[in-house]
Amino acid sequence: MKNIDSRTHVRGESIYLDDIPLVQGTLFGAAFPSPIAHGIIKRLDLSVAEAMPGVVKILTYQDVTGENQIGGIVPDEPLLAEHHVHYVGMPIAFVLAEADDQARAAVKKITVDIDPLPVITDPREAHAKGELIIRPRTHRLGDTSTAWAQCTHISKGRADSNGQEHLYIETQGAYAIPQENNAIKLYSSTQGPTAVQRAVARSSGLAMHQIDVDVTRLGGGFGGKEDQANMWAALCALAAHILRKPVKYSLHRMEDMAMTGKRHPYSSDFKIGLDDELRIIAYEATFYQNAGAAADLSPAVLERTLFHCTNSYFIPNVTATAYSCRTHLPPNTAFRGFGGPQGMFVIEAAIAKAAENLGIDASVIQSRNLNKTGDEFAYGQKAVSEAHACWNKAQELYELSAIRSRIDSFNATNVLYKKGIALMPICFGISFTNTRMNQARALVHVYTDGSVGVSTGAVEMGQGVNTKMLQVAAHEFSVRPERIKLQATSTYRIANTSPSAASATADLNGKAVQMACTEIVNRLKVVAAGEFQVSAEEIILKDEWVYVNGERTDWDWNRLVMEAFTKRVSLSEHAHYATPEIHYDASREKGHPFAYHVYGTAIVEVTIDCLRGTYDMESVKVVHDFGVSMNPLIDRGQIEGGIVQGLGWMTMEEVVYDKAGRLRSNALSTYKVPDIYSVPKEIAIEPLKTEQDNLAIFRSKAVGEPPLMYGIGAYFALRNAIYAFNSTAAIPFDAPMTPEKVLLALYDNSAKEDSVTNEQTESAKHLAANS
Ligand code: LUZ
Ligand code: MOS
Repeated sequence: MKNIDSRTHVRGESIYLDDIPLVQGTLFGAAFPSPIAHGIIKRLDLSVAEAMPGVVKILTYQDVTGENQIGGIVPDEPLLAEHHVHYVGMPIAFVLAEADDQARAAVKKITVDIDPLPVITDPREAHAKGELIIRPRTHRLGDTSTAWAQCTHISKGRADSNGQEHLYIETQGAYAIPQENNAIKLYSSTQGPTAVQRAVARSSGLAMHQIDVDVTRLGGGFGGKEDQANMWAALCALAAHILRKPVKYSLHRMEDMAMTGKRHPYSSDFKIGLDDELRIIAYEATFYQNAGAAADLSPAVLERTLFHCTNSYFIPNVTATAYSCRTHLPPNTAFRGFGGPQGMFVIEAAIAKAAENLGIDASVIQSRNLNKTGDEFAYGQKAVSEAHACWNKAQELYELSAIRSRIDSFNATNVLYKKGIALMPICFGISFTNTRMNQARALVHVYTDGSVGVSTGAVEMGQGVNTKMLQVAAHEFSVRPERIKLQATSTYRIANTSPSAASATADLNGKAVQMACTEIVNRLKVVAAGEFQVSAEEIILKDEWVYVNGERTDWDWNRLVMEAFTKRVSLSEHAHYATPEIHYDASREKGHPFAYHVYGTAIVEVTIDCLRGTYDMESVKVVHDFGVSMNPLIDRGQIEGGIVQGLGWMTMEEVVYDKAGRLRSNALSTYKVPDIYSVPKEIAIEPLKTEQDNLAIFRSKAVGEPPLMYGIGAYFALRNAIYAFNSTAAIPFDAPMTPEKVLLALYDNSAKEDSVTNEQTESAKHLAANS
């Protein structure tokens, strides 16, 4: 089935925030951001700005009618700065004017005197100074302290990964319209309508039942609007509440880039120990997460880094500690993968380091250590593994040994171009790590003309979730898709929703839709059974007809619905789904947090230009664990997008803050994202056929985040290509691998650190040859 939004998308008719017709009298907001990363406000002068044309009001923290606080997990984030400022871009005042350009012109006329304080941008420095957002977390399995004695090869190192700008095509924004009795209708470009509703209630002082957050769709989210849509919605709602006027704020791209948080940069240390058979016996990692100036979702992101710190591998002895470090940058936030990719980058770096020390290919260590069903993760859950199945199928299907010999002969005969290859297995846990968030509701109405309206808490952001919800309802009712409409997501229709996040939206909301539809179908069957004098079990609904014991009757869907209505049987249902089986005890760091895991393996091939340091992504070839895809076209789109976004993070997107905490990569001229010329020339996606049951909707496994991590393979493929040119290059594990870094490494001639004896290398080669 095609994405139900295709038609309006290509015709430019799909409604985003900026397509909502404006109500007469609408005012436009613009935030005045702190120009300084850390300091104390001495004086704020609004007088010139207030006298500017069209300016109606300028709000500061003193105007906040509720609590001046929007921190979700930790209350450490004021809506508007009071005395301290903690990052460049932190909103200090909110200007309201009759026109958009008037509001922005007035922002430029606000002046502020700030006594500067020392600025920290580096997470290790923050950690050294005790600047932690929450207590450190440690995951443990076995005992690494004694396990090192069993290891014959031990490697240590450091790995750094940088942030990533979400770059949703639609920037952040909100539009608040006052209603009678202080209620507010709020359009928000948010993944979390309830999160917005809560933040607005808290900061305005209104009750949640007075706030209707209405979301038709977003032009992308990628995690950037899981929590950080709250700020703009709360500012608009506050202004609308105070002024009793509609208020809209839709951020310019550069405002959005400067004021919002990004993927968390991490700096990490690792130590990995292998035995003679190249089994990973022990792994230690310390993660320093650059959280930015406030907690935002950082504690949850930190947790997922630990959950995924051993990726797809079984390691019997693990000690992994993570610190969430407070720096003076915009609060970093959710981003597709949610800390998982950062953890997985470090174990892949550790394996690469071990392989380099041993003089073997990393894939030998990778394949030797893939987990199996029954293996325990450090957090206590037992794997139901597809790791070997994906890896082996990729190796055979894509003829890995033929690829390798083609690359070897290319590299042997070319001087100025070199190819590199790397394999990237993935393993990603599906469920919110915070167990209580794994619940969802759906409201289904069958109307008397036989049409169906479906409301859920799911937010459509281009991922196709509405199409999937429609498929669920069409399947359960056995009616044509055209009969069904997905309603905009509204906190008046569906309450207390989790954000559309964690790859879990289709599962959670889809199961709720399925339950609601099943309930209505059961009632309809009772009505039909009464008419045909049989039991309800003898009735089936198929292709819009009622069947009795396999025989088609003269009742079609419309007749059935109308008869039920006439008999005063409810044609509506509100269903609640909560993921079974999951639990987690954070005090012990043990439990069963995930409904299931998604696996896969990618083979990534690159070619570098050894004069320029530039490179081409030749191919990404994947075997992916879909379970049984309910919509292969949409799922393929998610995988292609995830791969390219992952490649961008690992190879070219470089977030740069200066020492004063100012974003230098603050526009698309200085922040390079993958374009049509830099995406892989070939992306091959092969589903793994699996028979195992799982908790996914229709057994169609979650597909949002896992494929992003295939992109990590590109980083290691580039390293391998560099080694083909300069076998003694010292290449720090410091992503992204930009062309500048490739060029430096190509011509690096400092000898490799951590060199190993030839004897060790020879024995390892021998082992590898026997594998
Ligand atoms: N958001 C969240 C997420 O609140 N909890 C999670 O576990 C999560 N995982 C992935 C992406 N977003
Ligand atoms: Mo997300 S990182 O699933 O909002």
